[in-house]
Amino acid sequence: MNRNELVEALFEEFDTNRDGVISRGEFVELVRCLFGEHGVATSREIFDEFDANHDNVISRDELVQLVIEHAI
Ligand SMILES: [Ca+2]
Ligand SMILES: [Ca+2]
Repeated sequence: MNRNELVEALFEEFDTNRDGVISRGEFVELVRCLFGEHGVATSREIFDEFDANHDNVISRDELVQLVIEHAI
């Protein structure tokens, strides 16, 4: 699975309202899956780090960066 396929799979799983972006609420579930309960405590910081354009949602491009930096 390449990165784009992985990001698509993550959106498929965690963009529960299908609006094409990951909200903070959806992001918590994504972090719980990727990093476990330990990650949930820092999910706000991770969100702020990767919400590059500060529009308060995580787009596909931003999620790609998270996948790259965390070598998922
Ligand atoms: Ca969404
Ligand atoms: Ca954003």
